[in-house]
Amino acid sequence: MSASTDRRRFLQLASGFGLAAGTGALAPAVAAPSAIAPTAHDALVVIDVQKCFVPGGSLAVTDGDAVVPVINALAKKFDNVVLTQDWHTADHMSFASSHAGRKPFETIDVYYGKQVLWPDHCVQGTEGAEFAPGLDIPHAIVVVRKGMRPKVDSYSAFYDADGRTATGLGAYLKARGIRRLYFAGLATDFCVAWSAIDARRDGFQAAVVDDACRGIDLNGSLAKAWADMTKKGVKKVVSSDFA
Ligand code: VGL
Ligand code: ZN
Repeated sequence: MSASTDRRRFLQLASGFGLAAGTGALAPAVAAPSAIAPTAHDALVVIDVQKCFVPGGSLAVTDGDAVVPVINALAKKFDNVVLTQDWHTADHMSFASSHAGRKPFETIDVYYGKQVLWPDHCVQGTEGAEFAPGLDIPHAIVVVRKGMRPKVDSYSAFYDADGRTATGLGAYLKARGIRRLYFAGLATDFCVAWSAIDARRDGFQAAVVDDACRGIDLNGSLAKAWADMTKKGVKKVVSSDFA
């Protein structure tokens, strides 16, 4: 690159970031330089925005319904939106009711590590497993259901909790040329975090849209989830970062 091309290029960049070339004065910036403008290579993955996880549901996340308008607005900025549904059998191993003498929010040891026992939630075909009221994303391209195998949980949209069985979402997104994923939904510290971390495992860029999520925060799980995500290269963004 010649010196003059170099200088032209610098001036183009400088003006793009609100610098008035030549004058030394600062021109008003039209858009924040960091604004994220989703392309065909990006997807929004909306995790488990279901009746059971919003107030009134059996595993209600505090303020969980507040994500609905934020996600609706965000989804309009994406051509590619994926929805997930937690979709358990009635006798699922992640339910405290499936273990004699156990109560919700206790933890047990299973073959793939620790498993939190939850109140019954998101049973296949029940009202609680439906999308939360007001979720309005008619252009969603795929709905991924997870947690159908009775003996293994699946917080992640990509792999069951034993890390072995893929849902097929990773292969689908790759086949569609999608490389960068933004995550929203419920709950930040369980299904959102596990999904974002598994997205990194599958080679995607991954970011969580923090104000489009709410957490359960069980014994410090929210801070731990963020530490784990950061370590794996998952970024934190907010909905106002989008163009
Ligand atoms: C979830 C607990 C149990 C979630 C699902 O969607 O975060 N949490 N099942
Ligand atoms: Zn579940």
